[in-house]
Amino acid sequence: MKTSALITLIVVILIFGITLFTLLRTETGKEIPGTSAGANENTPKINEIPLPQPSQTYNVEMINHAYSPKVLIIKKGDTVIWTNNDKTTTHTVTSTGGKELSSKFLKYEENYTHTFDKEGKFFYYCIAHASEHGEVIVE
Ligand SMILES: [Cu+2]
Repeated sequence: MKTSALITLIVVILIFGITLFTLLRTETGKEIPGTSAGANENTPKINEIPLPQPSQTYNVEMINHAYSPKVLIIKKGDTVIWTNNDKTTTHTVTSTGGKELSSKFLKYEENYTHTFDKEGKFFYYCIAHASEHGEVIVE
């Protein structure tokens, strides 16, 4: 009588323990160290899923008849503001072989803003100055 009660108790504890073990593994989605069966290794863990990055704004200066920085690397969705800091001349931001960028002639301290919604390399120049070139690389 005592032995069968003890065996029943052990079986109940084992079933309870296995159930708890299984539930904990399912809820956390984590592999318990030392066990090989379980979650697919290709399943991303919660802390490995990349969060969307907030959009950034970058400034390009037009100074001494040149864009600075001349080459800018940004992410899709980022915005660029070009500002003419040359007191004595106007500048433009005009796409080379495309329509992405098309500013008016910008006077001193005027600016042109553009948000890039697609990836690619965007070359541009200044209509007023043939040697003035720049590039935005959108990744
Ligand atoms: Cu210019």
